[in-house]
Amino acid sequence: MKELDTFVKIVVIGDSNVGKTWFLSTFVNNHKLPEKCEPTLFDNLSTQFVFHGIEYELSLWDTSGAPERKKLRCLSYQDADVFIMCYSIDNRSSYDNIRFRWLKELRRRCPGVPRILVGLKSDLRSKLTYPLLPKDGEILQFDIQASAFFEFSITTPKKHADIFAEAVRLALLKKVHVRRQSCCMQ
Ligand SMILES: Nc1nc2c(ncn2[C@@H]2O[C@H](COP(=O)(O)OP(=O)(O)OP(=O)(O)O)[C@@H](O)[C@H]2O)c(=O)[nH]1
Ligand SMILES: [Mg+2]
Repeated sequence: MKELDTFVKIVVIGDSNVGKTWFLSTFVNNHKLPEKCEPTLFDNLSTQFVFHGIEYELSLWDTSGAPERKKLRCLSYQDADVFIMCYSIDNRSSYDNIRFRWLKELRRRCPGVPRILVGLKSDLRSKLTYPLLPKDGEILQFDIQASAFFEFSITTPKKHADIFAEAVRLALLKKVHVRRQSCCMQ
């Protein structure tokens, strides 16, 4: 395999405060919680990840959910292999915005790039009267044609592995597809 094939760019998007930064930073820092808790402007992390015995370099782009940061956020979409679209299970508007805000943005700017849907803060479910349920996530996954749906909480960090394995799998499929298309055009 060429070196390019072991580099995967993953961009994480979703409303402010849904837990995107904690999701990424606990993955990169071996489950350690962030020391500071500030809204993100823009951040770029990287880590190695082994999938089917091959080590991949993951370039992880953390974005701001704030509407006024759209310009900056969209700059990070360039050459994305996979998007992880996040809502929080305790925040219905963050769930609705996946459909009405984030999907619209991706369809316009990055059509054809695979998407994974993740419901964050799943540990809060037991404390809520009307939390979003896994079946709500599955419905949304179907509606937005995301390739997979997961729930995640910083209290169950082992799930990172499932989510990023799926992201790498989708990125590889996309790279093969792009390569086939460019071969056909030559
Ligand atoms: N209960 C619970 N709280 C969480 C979890 N992940 C994050 N949080 C809380 O949610 C807050 C916001 O998390 P961030 O990761 O900063 O949110 P964000 O989506 O990056 O927000 P922006 O950078 O403003 O777009 C944090 O201060 C944590 O207290 C989780 O899995 N469970
Ligand atoms: Mg953040």
